[in-house]
Amino acid sequence: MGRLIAISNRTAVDPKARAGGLAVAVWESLKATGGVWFGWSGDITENEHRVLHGHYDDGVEFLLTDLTQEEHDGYYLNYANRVIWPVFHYRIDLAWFNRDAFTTYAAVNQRFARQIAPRLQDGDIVWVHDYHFMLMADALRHAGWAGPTGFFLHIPFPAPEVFRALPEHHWIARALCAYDVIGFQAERDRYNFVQYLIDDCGAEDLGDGHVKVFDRTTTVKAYPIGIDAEGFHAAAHSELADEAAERIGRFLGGREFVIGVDRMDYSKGLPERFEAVGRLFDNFPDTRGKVSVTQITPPSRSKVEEYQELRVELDQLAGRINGDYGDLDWIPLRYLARSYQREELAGLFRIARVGLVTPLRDGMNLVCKEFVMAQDEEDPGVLILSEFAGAAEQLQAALIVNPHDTDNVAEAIHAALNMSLEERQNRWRRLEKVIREQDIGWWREQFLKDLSPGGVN
Ligand code: ADQ
Repeated sequence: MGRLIAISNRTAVDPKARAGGLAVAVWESLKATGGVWFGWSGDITENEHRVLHGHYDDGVEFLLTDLTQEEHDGYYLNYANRVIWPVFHYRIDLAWFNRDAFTTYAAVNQRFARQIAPRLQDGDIVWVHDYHFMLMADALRHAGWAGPTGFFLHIPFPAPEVFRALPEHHWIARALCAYDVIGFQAERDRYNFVQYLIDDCGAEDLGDGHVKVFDRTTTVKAYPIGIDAEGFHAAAHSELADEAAERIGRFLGGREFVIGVDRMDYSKGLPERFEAVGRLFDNFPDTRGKVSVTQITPPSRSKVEEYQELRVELDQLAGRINGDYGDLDWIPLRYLARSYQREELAGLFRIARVGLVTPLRDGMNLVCKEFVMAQDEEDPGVLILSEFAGAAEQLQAALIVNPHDTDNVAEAIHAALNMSLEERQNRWRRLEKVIREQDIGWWREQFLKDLSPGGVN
């Protein structure tokens, strides 16, 4: 059985970072195979040699490297976060196209590969995560590694027209095809990528997930990422969950509770969601004074200008809605710019009547799956889900909305608040079944089965 070698920008070297589903899934495979996790240490240094720092934990080796200021700015801040992230989320208008940033991005992929390749052994299986390392397989091949190498993209892959806006699209597509398995979150992402390969690179879709292109055959499939379904269900019944539910219960005073939980990011559709809440109170007077919406949104990448602007916009929108509708004893829209522990979120989800998950684009979106798993099966809340989240392909039993259509979202909230118990239970059972069956363990197994027919634990 081969060792699993994971490569990602950030690792779970900090035990606190191992609480999330993905980190747990990768961590468990690494432990089972005595594997290695390569990534950025999170530190910036000007040390020329940028050696790998090793840490051992429970049989897993972490090999971390610092970035120089120039690498950090070009590879991470500019190319990954200001070019790939916006373009892949269909926000070409927000992209800061910059040839130097791509040069640094490619150089960091190559530098990591040169440091990693000599440490790989025959029988190892390399699993690279996310958009920071799209060139890694190609770079590893140049550095002498010939073994199985797979890639999973956590964010959407855009339509060919949008992908072509990236000046380096051909280079990136060719480098991606050096992977043996390319995994996407959803069928629509797979379709976009394969269509681009057919149109621009003369690829042939051989069916069954195999694509012939650049003189080799690559596996290209959708592997929808799941959550630790049972673990999240248990978290919703923990002591911390009970405390959080009780605290918010005191504030609600018997009103219906609608919740949204997202990182602060323009892809999550937060201004549109706030507008929809305003439309709810505009269009449905019966909800005034009866419904409390809470949006929990920890700031992310707060140094990037677009994120600072988003923060200001959300503050203004929440202020306006509360100014228009709030009363002495009622705050219609509460907006908390901070993070909470997993158990606390699970407790809040458990008592919410409606979960609002309305990104404009999302690779998968795990919050909607967590919301479902936290529900009480006797009296479940209703999930409202954007058609543009990867999860919508699996979770058709949710109320599916177009997040741009704020009247439509307001109607869905109103329908959810008035839905019969029977319909709520019916929808919830269908959602829960998929989320339990296609959980994080299933996702890992599907991917590793294709990457390593011989098997990895
Ligand atoms: P993200 O864009 O970060 O992930 P998501 O899938 O929703 O989005 O996961 C966010 C995680 O952070 C969830 O587990 C959630 O509970 C947690 N979280 C959010 N707000 C929080 C808060 N205020 N306090 C504490 N925790 C909070 C990227 C892609 C997604 C893809 C995932 C996994 O953008 O599309 O689903 O990777 O592949």
